[in-house]
This record gives sequence, C-alpha cells and structure tokens, in this order.
Amino acid sequence: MPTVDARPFPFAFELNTTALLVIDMQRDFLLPGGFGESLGNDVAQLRRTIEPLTVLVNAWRAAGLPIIHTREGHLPDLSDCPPAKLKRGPMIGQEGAFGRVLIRGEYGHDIIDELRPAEGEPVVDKPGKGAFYATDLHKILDNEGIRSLVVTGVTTEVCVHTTVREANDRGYECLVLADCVGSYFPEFQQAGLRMIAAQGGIFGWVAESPALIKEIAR
Ligand code: C5J
Repeated sequence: MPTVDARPFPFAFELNTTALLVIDMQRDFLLPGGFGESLGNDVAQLRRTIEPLTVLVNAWRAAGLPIIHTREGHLPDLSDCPPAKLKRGPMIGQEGAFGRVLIRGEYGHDIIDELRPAEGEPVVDKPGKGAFYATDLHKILDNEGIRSLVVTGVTTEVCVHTTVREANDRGYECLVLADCVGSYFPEFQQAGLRMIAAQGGIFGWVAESPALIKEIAR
C-alpha cells in the first residue's frame, strides 16, 4: 500500500479509492487586481500554491486517478446566498475587476488558467465554504468508491478547513498538502495545518506534495 511521510504519522492509502480535491483555485481569490486583493489581501500567499499544485495535478492525471475541482459562488440572482453571508460579504454579486464577484458564469468565478479542469473532471459549485454542503460531492465520491481525499486549494483556514472537517465527519480520510494549500495570512496557514494533524490527527494528515508524488509515480 502506498504510504506518504506525513504528520502526525505516515498516511497509507489505496490508489483506487483516493481522489484529489482541488478547492476554489478561482480567479476571484488568486488574481492580482481581483476580489481577494481588493479586500487588502496579499494574493502572493495563495499564488505560491500554483506551481506545486500544477505539478501534482499533472502527476495525478498521468496516473489516471480522479480529480474533483470546486468553486465557491452563487447564482446570478443570489437566491442561494444566505442573507447572513451577504451582510458580511457585501461585495458578493457586485461588479468587480473580473465581473460580478463570486457569481457563477463570471470570469472571476472560474478556475485559474494554470489549473483548468481537464475534460471529464467534475467541477462542484458550492454556495458555502464546505464542499459537501448543498452539493453532490458525497454522492460523486460514493459512486466512485472513494474513501480517502488528498485536499488542496484555498484558503487553508476557510474552505479547505471546512471541507476537511465535513469530510472527516463523513468518514473520509484526508491528507492535506501543506505546499498546495494557501492562506492570505501566514499565521492562519501555520495554525490551520497544525490543527489538522494535532491530537493524533484529529482531522487528518499533513504532508508535502513531493512525498505523495513519489508514491503515485512508483
Ligand atoms: C474564502 C475560500 N476564503 N475559498 N473562500 O472566502 O476559502
């Protein structure tokens, strides 16, 4: 069984029951001049994930393993955006540099060019932070017999963390790749990763992508 050097202890997984989850690598969050940056965030903190994640995605595809992408966003009429979310995110639905912010179908809502999904790879649109809430993700994974998830994307302490917690409660084993997840806030990146692997792996495991790539390339 492939085994990855990870915290808090090595992560063993089966290739035929493991999927790669790429969370919210969207222009609105990652592009200079976009929504994320307009809030005063340093997008370079997220953009450092692009290169290692591209390498991983290419290796994962070459091995013929399943990849699922997610996007955070809302219907154009905002009917799926809870008023409480809108109240604390008043830019949602407003015109931004890359179209209406976090609205499905807009340029900014879509995935960055470097990580464009390949033909046949599911893209799960989600209205919340977690990828399981109000989506078909669990059904998609269940149909494929997936039991373990390699979790990547942005942001570490928000959509990545929420998704890992949701997955953990649904019985999935999660490996989070430290170099392939990013936060605008270095202190949240560090704390977020520590929380995953603390207490004997309370939410899962943390590793670096080269350790995983080594295992799938065998
Ligand atoms: C945020 C996300 N940070 N994808 N979304 O609002 O983490």
